[in-house]
Amino acid sequence: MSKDRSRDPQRPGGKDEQLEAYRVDDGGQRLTTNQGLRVTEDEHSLKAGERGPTLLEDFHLREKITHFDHERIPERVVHARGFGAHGYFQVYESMAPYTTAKFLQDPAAKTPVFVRFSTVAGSRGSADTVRDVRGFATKFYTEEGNYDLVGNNMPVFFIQDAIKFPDLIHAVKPEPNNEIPQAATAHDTFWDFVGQNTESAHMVMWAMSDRSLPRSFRMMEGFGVHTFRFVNAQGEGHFVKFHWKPTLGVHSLVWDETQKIAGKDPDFNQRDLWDAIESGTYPEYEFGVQMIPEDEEFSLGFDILDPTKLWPEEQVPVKIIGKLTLDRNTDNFFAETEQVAFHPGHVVPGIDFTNDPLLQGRLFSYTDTQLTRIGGPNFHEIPINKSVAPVHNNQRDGMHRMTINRGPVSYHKNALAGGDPSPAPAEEGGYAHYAEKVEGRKVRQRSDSFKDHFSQATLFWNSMSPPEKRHIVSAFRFELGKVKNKDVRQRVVDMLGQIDGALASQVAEGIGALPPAHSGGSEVTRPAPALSMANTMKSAKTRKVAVLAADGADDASLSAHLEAWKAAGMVPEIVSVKLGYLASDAEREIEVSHTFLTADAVLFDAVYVVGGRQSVDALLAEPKAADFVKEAFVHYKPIGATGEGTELLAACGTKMPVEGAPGVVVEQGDAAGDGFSGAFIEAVAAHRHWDRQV
Ligand code: HDD
Repeated sequence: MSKDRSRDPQRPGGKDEQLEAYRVDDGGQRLTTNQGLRVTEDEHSLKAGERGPTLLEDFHLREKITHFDHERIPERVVHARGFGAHGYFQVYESMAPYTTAKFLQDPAAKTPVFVRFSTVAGSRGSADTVRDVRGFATKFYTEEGNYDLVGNNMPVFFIQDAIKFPDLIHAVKPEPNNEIPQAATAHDTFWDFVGQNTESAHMVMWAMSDRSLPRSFRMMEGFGVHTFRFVNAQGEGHFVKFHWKPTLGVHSLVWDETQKIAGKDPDFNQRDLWDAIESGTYPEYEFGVQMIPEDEEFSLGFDILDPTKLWPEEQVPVKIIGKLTLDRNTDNFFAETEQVAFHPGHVVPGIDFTNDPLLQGRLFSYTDTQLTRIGGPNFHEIPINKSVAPVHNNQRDGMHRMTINRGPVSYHKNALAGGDPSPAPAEEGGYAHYAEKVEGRKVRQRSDSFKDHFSQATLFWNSMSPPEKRHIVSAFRFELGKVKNKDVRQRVVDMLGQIDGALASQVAEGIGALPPAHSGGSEVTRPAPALSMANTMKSAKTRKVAVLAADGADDASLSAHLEAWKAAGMVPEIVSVKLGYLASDAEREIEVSHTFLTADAVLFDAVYVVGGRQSVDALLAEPKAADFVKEAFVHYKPIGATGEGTELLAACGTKMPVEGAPGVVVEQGDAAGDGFSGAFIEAVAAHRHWDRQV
């Protein structure tokens, strides 16, 4: 179903108007072949007699099946599973002192964008909630051409040089002899790679942290990872790191929960983004930059060209310069999300590269991969990829060429076409490469300044809160526990020893390995608080609350609390014993959204059990109701109960002392009072209650 969301006058013009020319609605139309011929019949092939053979002459059958046979294109070799949305970007203040990029100059201008979020390792049909890095790729359709910021939700990467990317990906993907395991790093080849390539140490700390289990694409950060360059009108450069900071804060799921969601709703993150946009609660991310003047390249004490290093925010503050808002879902997944082609080399004047050897190799890979994936060199003409800036050059022909270039001249320089199209000087927006002085011998070597593989891994570990540390240890125990080769396990433990001795010993203990031979690290690095999710923004907005209720539910509580929670931006939904409507104790009909069969605690952020004798009796008679509460409890989620609803908490059993635990808000008496509503909102905003004993 395609709603007409395109003509909102507030939306930035160019890209939407351009896409409009390609949108097709079939309402009220006749069925045709691809040649426009109207078809009288679409259910029976043309046969010689009703029971006779099908005729080759049946052009409609042939065309329909041939098209179907070719409906799929190769999935992306990495980031195959993704989900996209449209939106716009606005800068808060002119960045003219640092960059000439036009879309970063005028706070009144809205630049259209398309964003694709993705998992990295799994195939297109894998589950959303696997432990993995998430891609965060943004295409800005600027007046000066497309600018692509192709980042991840982690600020560093596994390797320092692009030549190792095929090896990394071969190690992480399912093993080639049996294509197992899907969408998981928990296997021998990945950890063998890590043990042999200790430059991965910092990134695997991020990958084993809760960052790789995002609660929502709306609640994760994005990073450009590499050091890029801003260049201003005077030709002065600043090294720059790019950040996306979600206005809802950074929040994650619990490992056990992610595995269950993978079965209950494999599209969990995609559905979440789609629903948020459809309901008008548009995801927002602030755009931040860390900048270092060109002449301070060596001021941080590590090499800023090394993509396994981040710039601690405490050392180089993030300057927030704008905001991205995602406000429109796609009309067609294939045409938009599948065919979108990103490339870190798609830049605009004022943004340039550095000599980060990982970035340099990426600059080759992305166009190259589209040639196979999209099937030719004209993918830039596909609507979702098409620039809003006019395209004029002498490139011609190739598979699926759309443009009808006129005239005999397709070369430069020419006199026959008056020299057109002619290169633009920098004053007219021509891209001028930053005139960096480069000198050196041709060598296959890495600078000694890239050899420190551990200090920032230690920094990350030291910056984690106690629950985050516990989760990291469990993640390593899980992953290495799945590794069959004992030498590989031991090698990783020894590597962890170089990050932190206590970390390595705890991991070793859980997997039957020896404590590390040497340990290093921990005392030398002070924590960097910005790395811990414990210090993120807390908000109850958009959190889903399962309201457990049945016929006879306490109307006063439902009315008071649900309204208050909606006003706080939360999303309460009724879960009951059957679908349809329930009648409250005031005989009000209330629509039920889910049953205990169609819903599960893992799909909600919080649970509330409303009072009402008859309602609570029905819940007590349904074993899945107490299970629902228990599951929420062990995943540290906020739980609320009023009146008789508290009896369901007691029914969770003495082994599960729900009542009185942190994040459990109950009210026995005047259930409709404000106090309960507010306390529950606070508990929901805290997201998870890690100090709970489960
Ligand atoms: Fe990559 C896709 C992010 C290193 C080669 N990459 C891809 C996507 C993201 C990233 C978000 C999905 C884009 C989309 O949604 O279509 N990649 C990164 C980051 C990296 C990185 C943040 C390190 C900082 N990538 C990297 C290297 C190479 C590649 C070093 C190769 C030398 N990446 C690719 C690719 C993909 C890709 C094979 C697969 C599909 C595509 O490009 O369009 O070319």
